[in-house]
Order: sequence, then structure tokens, then C-alpha cells
Amino acid sequence: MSAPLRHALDSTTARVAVVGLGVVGLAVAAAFAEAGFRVTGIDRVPEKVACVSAGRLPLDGDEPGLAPLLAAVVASGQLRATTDATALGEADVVILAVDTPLLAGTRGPDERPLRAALDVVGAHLRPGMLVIIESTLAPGTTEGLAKPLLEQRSGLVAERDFFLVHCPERVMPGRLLHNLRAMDRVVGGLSPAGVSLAVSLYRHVVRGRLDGCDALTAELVKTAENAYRDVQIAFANELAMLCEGLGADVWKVRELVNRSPGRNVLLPGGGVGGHCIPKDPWLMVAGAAPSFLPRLTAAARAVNDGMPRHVAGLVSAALARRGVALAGATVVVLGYAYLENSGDTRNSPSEALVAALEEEGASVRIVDPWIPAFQGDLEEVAAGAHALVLMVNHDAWRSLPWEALARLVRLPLLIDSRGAVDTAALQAAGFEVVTLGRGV
Ligand code: SAJ
Repeated sequence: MSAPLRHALDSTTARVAVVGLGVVGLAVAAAFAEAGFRVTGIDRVPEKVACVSAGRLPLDGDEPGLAPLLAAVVASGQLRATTDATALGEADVVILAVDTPLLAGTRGPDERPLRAALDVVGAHLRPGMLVIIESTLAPGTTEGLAKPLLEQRSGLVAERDFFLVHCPERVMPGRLLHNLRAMDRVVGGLSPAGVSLAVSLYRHVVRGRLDGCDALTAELVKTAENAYRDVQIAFANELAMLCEGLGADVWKVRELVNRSPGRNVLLPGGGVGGHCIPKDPWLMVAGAAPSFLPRLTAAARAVNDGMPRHVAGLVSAALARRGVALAGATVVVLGYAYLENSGDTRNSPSEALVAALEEEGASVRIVDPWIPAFQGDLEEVAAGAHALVLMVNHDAWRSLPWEALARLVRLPLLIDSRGAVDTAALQAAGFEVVTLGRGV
């Protein structure tokens, strides 16, 4: 059964459908179209489809190379977009790139977007097709949810009539195309034949290693690589809070620890945001056996989720040392994105910080050069403020007029949650600098 498909994959004559034209799906669709495949992008949002059909990128932020590539492959006819799922019936390969969030207010996966996409794919599944899920999945989802749903919806049998593979993406905002092309990928299937076919497809786009494995391993690799990062960051944050209490400097401690072979303490900070790291640890443990309590994963999440409130405490304590109550004080938050030099605000720690400060009665103003809503003039916004809080290490802060700011604020006080500023230079400009992880 797989011979015709393998030939079509090797010769790039296979027709590829991408379900979900979000951050991942757009890059995937454009990259396979560039490789010579005829690609149909399918999305439920008409405005998004219209944008892509006009050769325009329906994404905020800067994605090097993606906008011109999309325009070119749409103009050449290699890529077309539609809301009509019947286009799936003409596909040889279907790649699902839909959101796999947590259920609001819980730590469990919200499977609805994936189920909806699988239902549509199942309705159009034909013998000989290859179905690939790039979305991040809780371990066991490919075998336990995707396979039975596709089989029931189509009446076909996985690995006999069609192939099902999980190839988790490793993209990140601002580097979509680069990561898609350069990074190694795990290709996890329910059968060696399915893995082999998927490798034949991805080798046209991915320059990194393509490591074949079973689907469960691929699900664990993706969720574990992010859970691991979350635990690493939590350790850095816990060490920072320990140093504060001891009057030590975590930035010096970290530097010297990392000189020890095999150590790599990451960066303490005001919190962990984004779409992957806060979510994937919970997906990793979602299928844990009832007898196993994943304590470290949950503890790391609690440490990292607690950092914005810890920063609010640093602000309150610094003001109190000057006889100023947080209630009624004006605080300026520098940075609202979750990541430096990005406008992406998903799960932004600054959002939690603002809530914590306002809960204590502070009046909060926000400046972020990457976010249109917060691109006000910093000198105007900072005038009369009792404290500035740096939450995101944007490059833009390297060129701030600190002397002028020191004259404009009511108190020349900066809380630096990322160890981002040149403390001596700011002190020379008249600021008191309180740095996360550095005891006062
Ligand atoms: N953060 C810290 N300390 C650190 C590193 C990050 O506090 O030492 C914070 C950041 O400020 C941010 C959050 O954690 O709020 C996440 O930062 P991130 O660098 O992990 O960036 P993400 O969320 O875009 O993570 C992505 C992930 N990639 C994919 O899921 C495909 C992650 O696996 C990568 O390791 C990460 O990019 C990367 O390498 O930059």
C-alpha cells in the first residue's frame, strides 16, 4: 500500500494538506510548498484563509523570511488556502497543526480542537493516506485518542489502510522557518512503515536529524523537553530567592556554578510565559498512572508561577524602605511580552505582576516597544512614578536616558527582574537598583 505514497513523497508529487493555519501550520505549509509539494492549507477562520490566499501572513511579529516565502508560494499556486475541508479528500498527506491547550482552570488537556480536527480528517480519510500530528500531545494521545477516532470516523484500520504519525514541532516565535528547517525532529509512528514514510516527507524540509521512534516516545520527548526546561528555570528562581534571603548575589553564584563542568543554571527571572513551557509540563504528566504523583513537575510550575508575585513583593519592600506604601503608588512595568525582543504576550508574567500590584492598590502603567498598545513615550509614562519594574529583557532598554528618567520619576527606583541592566551605570545616573536574586 505504501509504495505509491513513498514514490509520491520522494518525487514531491504527493498532495499535502495542512489543517490549522496558525503559527506552526503557516510555516509548515509554506515550507512544504517551497519544497515542491502542492499544499492546501485548511482553517476554520475565513479571515485567516483570505489573508493567506492574498499571499499575506496573518501573524503579528517578525518572522524572518516567512512573509516573502508565503507570497511566493501562493503566487506560484504551490500553496492555496481554504475553509473547505473537502479538500482533504484529495490529499495524500494530512498534517494537523492545531492548538492543544490546557482546559481553562485545570491542568488537563483541552482535547476539543484536536478532536474536531481529527473528526474532519476522519470524514475524508482514504486508503493510503499519511496523517501526521505536529501539535504537542499528552503521552498516549496518538494511540489512545487519535487512532480510534480516525478509525471509527473512517471505517479504516490504522497502519493497514492509513498511517498515523506524531512529529512534534520545535518552532518558536521569531524563528519559525529557521527552527523548522534546522532543528532535529522526532518522528513517532504507530508502525515502522508510517515512520519511514513521514521521514521521506520531512527530509525535503528538515536539515536536522529525523529520529524515528514510536508515537509514545515522541509525545514524551516533546513534553519532557519543555518540562525539563521549566524545572531548570524553577531551580534558577529558587536559588535566586535563597540568595536574596541570605544577602548573596545569585548572578555571581550562577556564573561560578556554571564554570563547574556539566552545570548550566539557567536565568532567574520575573516568571515563565509563552505557549509551551507553562503548558507542556502538565501535558507530560496528564497521563500519569494514579499511583504516581509527579511532584517535581508540579513544584517547578508553582515556583515559576509564583515569580510575578515575588517581584511584586520586591517592589513593595523597596518602596517601604523609603516610607512609601505600595497602595496608591504609581509603578511603571517595563515589558509586557513574555520574551525579550518579541511582541508575544501569551501567558505573560507581566500580566500576573500587574494584577498583583493592582491588587495591592498600586496604579500601574505599562511600556513595551514591541506591543502597539504600550508604545507610549517612556519619559511621559515614567513622570511622577514611584518605581520602575523591568520584566522583559528587551534590547530597547539598553539605550534608555536613565539620567533624564531619574529627574522625571518621583523616586529613582528600578526593580530589575531579569538581571538586565548595568547596575553601576544606573546608580551613577541616580537610580537605586533592586535586582531579583541579589540580597539588599
Ligand atoms: N525564561 C527564564 N529563564 C530562562 C529561560 C527562559 O525565566 O533561563 C523564561 C522566559 O523569560 C519566558 C519563558 O521562560 O518567559 C519561556 O522562555 P523560552 O526561552 O523557553 O522560550 P519559549 O517559550 O519560546 O520556548 C521555546 C520552546 N520551543 C518549543 O517548544 C518548540 C522551548 O522548547 C525552547 O527550549 C525555547 O523556545 C528556546 O530554546 O528558546
